[in-house]
Amino acid sequence: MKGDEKLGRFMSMVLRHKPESIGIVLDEYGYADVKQLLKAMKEHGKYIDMATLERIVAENDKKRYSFNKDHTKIRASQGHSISVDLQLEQKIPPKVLYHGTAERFLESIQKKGLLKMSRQYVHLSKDIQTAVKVGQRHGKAVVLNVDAEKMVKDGFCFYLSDNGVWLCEKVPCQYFSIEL
Ligand code: HQG
Repeated sequence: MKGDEKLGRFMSMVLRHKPESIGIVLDEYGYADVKQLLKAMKEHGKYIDMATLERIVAENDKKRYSFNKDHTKIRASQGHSISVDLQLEQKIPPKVLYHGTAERFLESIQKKGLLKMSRQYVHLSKDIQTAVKVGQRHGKAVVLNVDAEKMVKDGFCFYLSDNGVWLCEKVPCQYFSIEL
């Protein structure tokens, strides 16, 4: 794994799940103070300077992190398990969205619906390919087709993260079918 990728993964862990693991605190919107983050990462053996951080944010394959306007604060754009307010606006999604999962989760999903599990939201994508990749992280990939249009009609809310991931609270069983 390349250096930037390693640092990026570490940052995801800190900014989405465990800021306390390096002794930093996020504000209510999920932002860490950039100076504090750099210092704390260095103190925990992850050497990083501002230029490297700027490069990681700009070049990350999924645009996982975003700065505030003057680059004094940084946060993860989605994927949190800790409770933060991403100030996301409700948005109307495409008619169909996709969720990638693994075969081994299907039985439970078909019984209980798609749940957010340890994260703040259920994660959905507008294309099948992304869903396949997400599913493969957990095992043999299965892609679910989510009838987002029907969900909106029935009053469900959707949000779009800064990096293009569609988010919702849950997807009950009547709204999805197996795509592949
Ligand atoms: C499954 C990555 C049993 C769900 C990706 C998933 C994404 C259930 C797993 C982002 C269930 C949770 C999130 C139920 C859902 N019973 N299993 N009722 N309901 N599940 O990692 O969506 O690369 O928390 O299908 O690209 O896989 O890190 O969520 O398989 O955008 O930036 O429980 O993480 O982004 O797994 O991935 P996760 P996810 P990054």
